[in-house]
Amino acid sequence: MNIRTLQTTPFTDQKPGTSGLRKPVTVFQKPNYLENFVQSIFDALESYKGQTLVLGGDGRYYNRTAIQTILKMAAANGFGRVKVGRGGILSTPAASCVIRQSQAFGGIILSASHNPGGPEGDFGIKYNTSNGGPAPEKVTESIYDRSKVIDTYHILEAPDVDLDKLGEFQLGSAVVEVIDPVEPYTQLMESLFDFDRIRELLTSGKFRLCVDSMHAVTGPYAKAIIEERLGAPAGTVLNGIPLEDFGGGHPDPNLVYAHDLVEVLYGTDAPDFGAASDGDGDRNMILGQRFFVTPSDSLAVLTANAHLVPGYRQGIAGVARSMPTSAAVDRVAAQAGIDCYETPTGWKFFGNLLDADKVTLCGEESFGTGSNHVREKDGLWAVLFWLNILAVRSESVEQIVRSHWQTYGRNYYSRHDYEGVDADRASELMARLGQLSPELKGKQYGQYEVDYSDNFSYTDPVDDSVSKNQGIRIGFTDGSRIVFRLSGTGTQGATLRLYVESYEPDSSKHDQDTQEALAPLIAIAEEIAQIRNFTQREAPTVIT
Ligand code: G16
Repeated sequence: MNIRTLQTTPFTDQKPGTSGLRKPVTVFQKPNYLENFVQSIFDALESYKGQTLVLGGDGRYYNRTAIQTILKMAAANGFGRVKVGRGGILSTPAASCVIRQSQAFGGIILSASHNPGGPEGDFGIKYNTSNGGPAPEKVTESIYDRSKVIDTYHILEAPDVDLDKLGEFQLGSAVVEVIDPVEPYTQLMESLFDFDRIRELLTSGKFRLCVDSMHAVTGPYAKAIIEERLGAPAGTVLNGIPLEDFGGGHPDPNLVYAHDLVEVLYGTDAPDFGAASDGDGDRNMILGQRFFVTPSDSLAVLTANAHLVPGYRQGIAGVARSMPTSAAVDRVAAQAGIDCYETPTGWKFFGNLLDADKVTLCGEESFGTGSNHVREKDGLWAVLFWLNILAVRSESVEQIVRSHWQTYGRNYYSRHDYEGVDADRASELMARLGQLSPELKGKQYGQYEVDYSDNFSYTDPVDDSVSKNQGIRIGFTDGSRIVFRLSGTGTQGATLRLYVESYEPDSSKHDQDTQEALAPLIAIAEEIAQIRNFTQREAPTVIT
C-alpha cells in the first residue's frame, strides 16, 4: 500500500458559503485546490479511523475526477469504508438518506446545486455529518481555519476504482462499496407516502403530470419512482437524462430557468400538475394548471395537510422556515398550536431542530422543502407529498391553494435577485443599510409605518450557538416585510436578494397579480436601499 504525503500551500479563498465551497470548475482544477479542501475537511474531523464515509454527487462535469481523488484520500486518511453511488451519482437527499441508514461517520457531496455545470460552469463540495445534514457552522469554520494553514495532504497511489460496477473493491486498507444510488431513497419514499393511492391517481386516466429533471441528477430517481413504481406514462419525466453540463441549462427550478416545464403547464391542454427539481435534487418547484405555488405557500399547504399522508399522520412536532421565507406557515402553526421557528438562510440551521424533534417539516423560499426523514431539503419528496395530497383530496392544485388562502389569508410574496453585481458596491449597500436600520423604527413610507428594523441574528435553541449578520429585516406595522441579503451561493461577483412580503386576510383581494400587490413595498425598498444606484441595474435579473 503506497500512501503518499505531499507538500502543498494554502489557498485563501476556501471559506464555505451557505452550502459548502462553490467555485468555477477552473478553480477546482488548479493543482491541489480540491486536495487541500478535502484534507482540511478530514483534518477538522476527529475519530473517523475505520469508519464509513458516503460519497457522491450530482454528476456534473468534474464529478468523476473529484470522486477518484477523494476515494484515494479517504483511504489514505484511514476511513474503513467508502460508500459511493454508482457512476459517482447520489442526489443530495439520497446522500443524506444513505448516511443515516448506514450510520456513516459522514459524507462528502459534490454539487454546485442550481449553478450551471460544464467545463466553464461551477463545481462544489460540502461535508455532511452523521445525522445526514450539512455540517454546522462550527465545523465549516474549522475546515476553513485548517485550509488557511494546510501544508500537506495524504493520498493513496492506486489505480482508479470502476465506479460503474456495483460491489465491493479494496482500496489500500479501505473497502469501496459502489451502491445503487436510487434504491435506498425509493424505499424511504415508499415508507412515507401512500404509493397505492398515488398510483391509482396517476393511472386513472383523469390526471396528467409532467416532471422536469432539467438534465440533472433527479432523472433516474424520478423515472424509477414516478414512471416505474407509480405507473405514470413513459415520457412523464422531461429532460430525464443527467448530463455533465445539464444540456447547457441553468438547473434552477423557478419560473425563469425551468422554462420547458412552464411552457407545458401554461400551454393549451396543460396537464394537472407540474414539478421541477435542481442540479442535485434538493429543490423543487410545484405548478398546477396555469398556476404557480410559491415555495413559502407550498410549505404552508404541506403542513396544513400533513395528516393526509401516512408518514406524518401521527402529527407534526413543529415547523421551521428561514427568515426571508414568508410567514404563511406561521399562520398554520399558530392555528394548529405547534411551534414555528425562524432560522437563518441555509439548510444547516434546521439540523439541530430536527434532531431534537422540535420540528417535523421545514422549508425555505429558495424552493426548498423537507422533513425529518433526511437532513437535507428534498425535491422529489415534495413532489410525492403534493401527489399524495392531490390523490386524497381529489381537487386541483389551484383549488387547494385558494382554499388554503381562504382559511389562513394570503401572504403575497416575491424575491428579486440582482445577480453578478459588483461585490464591493453590494457590500456598501448592505453596510449602509446596517447603519440606517436602527433609525428606521416609527418612520412612515406612504401607508406603511416601520415597526422594527434590524440585522437578523439567530440563537440556536438547542446548542445556543449564535449566528449574526443574517440579513437586514424591515418590518411594518401591518405585518408586511422587506428583507435584504447577499447570497452565499453565487460564484461571480455578488448577488443581492430583496425579499418582499405582504399579508392579505380578505379573500376578495386574493386575485391580484403578485408584483402589483407588492409594488408599493418594492418602491419603498428602492427608496431606502437605493438598489439601482448601488447595483447599476435598472431591474432584477430574476424575479420569483
Ligand atoms: C442553498 C442552501 C439553502 C439556501 C440557498 C440559497 O441551497 O442550502 O438553504 O436557501 O442555498 O442561499 P443563498 O440565498 O445564500 O444563495 P442549494 O440548493 O443551493 O444547496
